[in-house]
Amino acid sequence: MKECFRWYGPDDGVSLHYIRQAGAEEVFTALHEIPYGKIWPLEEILKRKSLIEKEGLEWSVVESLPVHEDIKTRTGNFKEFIQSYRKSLVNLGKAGLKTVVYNFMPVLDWVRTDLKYTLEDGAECLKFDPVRFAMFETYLLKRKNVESDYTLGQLKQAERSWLGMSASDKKEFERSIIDIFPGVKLGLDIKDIQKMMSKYEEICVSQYKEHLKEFLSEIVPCAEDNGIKMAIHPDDPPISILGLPRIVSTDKDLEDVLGMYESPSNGLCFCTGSLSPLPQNDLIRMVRKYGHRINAVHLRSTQRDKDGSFYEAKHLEGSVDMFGVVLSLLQEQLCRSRENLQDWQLCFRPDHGHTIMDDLVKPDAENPGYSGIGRMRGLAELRGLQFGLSHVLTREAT
Ligand code: DNO
Repeated sequence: MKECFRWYGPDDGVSLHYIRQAGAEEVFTALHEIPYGKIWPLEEILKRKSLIEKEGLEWSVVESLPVHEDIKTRTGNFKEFIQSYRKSLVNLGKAGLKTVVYNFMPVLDWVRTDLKYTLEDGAECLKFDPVRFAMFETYLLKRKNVESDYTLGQLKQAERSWLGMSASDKKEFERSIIDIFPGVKLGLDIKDIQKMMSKYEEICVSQYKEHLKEFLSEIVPCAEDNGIKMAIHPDDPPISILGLPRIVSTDKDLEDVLGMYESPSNGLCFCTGSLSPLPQNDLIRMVRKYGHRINAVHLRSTQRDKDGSFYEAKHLEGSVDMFGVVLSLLQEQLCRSRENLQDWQLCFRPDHGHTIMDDLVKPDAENPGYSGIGRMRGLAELRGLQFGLSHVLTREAT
């Protein structure tokens, strides 16, 4: 698999130069500065591409081409936004880009309740704790019917934690949940989130799946015509949050999504970290079942706890059987190369990393989870795993 690294663009503190030193060959990136819904001009795409190539790297995967909320809810200007999405795909195709990641999570992108959870060794990582999320929903968002999604014990604990927090902690907590859209500060406040949520009032899970199906029928033919493979990112975490439908969380969801439009251009971004908090998500089985539709890979592990919380573990530890996952992905590649498929090689990036060493004393990262050293460690470990496994596989095959 090609070793890649996420890069958030020219303002990213982890520069292309550093990424090259970390040993990555390619990057996953996006034109983060372009507002959601607007067309990505060909000229801008080409400029970004040449910037990356000047550093001796390649732009392998677009992550992400965001889907505007109007498209997800099929309200407002959604028709116009779909046209723009298609035009962006045409421009990306013209620039030679072949893989585009996106997600269909309602309102928020990925969510954590602690951006600086300290581990035994002093490293910091991201954590999701349902009690803290209950606290957010109850006291900040003031969501209706929130009680039905939590146990009495969880709600009591949430109340205790809330009462023990200072006003500034509360403000910081709020920002850490609602303003961590990848590569951009949208500056949303609680009222904006409530307004965005209200558009989902009539949308249940099956209706939301219909919306995704319609979106796919509108964009996949365009992706096909332009030599692009779409890769949907799973819900992170893979559970319903904010009382809203989440439809890319389980094995059945993946099957449904892929069945909505049968085409290699309708594929998955296989993110082990997003899928792993649900114990019933058998990642190896998923790779075996959907391998031919995996268009991009994120490798990361989580450590689940009995109370439903999880934190991001080291890449080779935690609840993910990374050995088994990487082995299955390499086997998938082998099948592709035997079938003489042109794009047999998968692109993976170490997803997130712990904040360690010098990064701990740097000013707070703009992009939580994306410090340089921790991801470099993740990449190095995954490189070693892949190196060993592919040597054994090649030896077995000859
Ligand atoms: C989190 C990322 C996600 C991902 C988007 C894809 O770190 O994996 O934000 O980029 O959801 O659309």
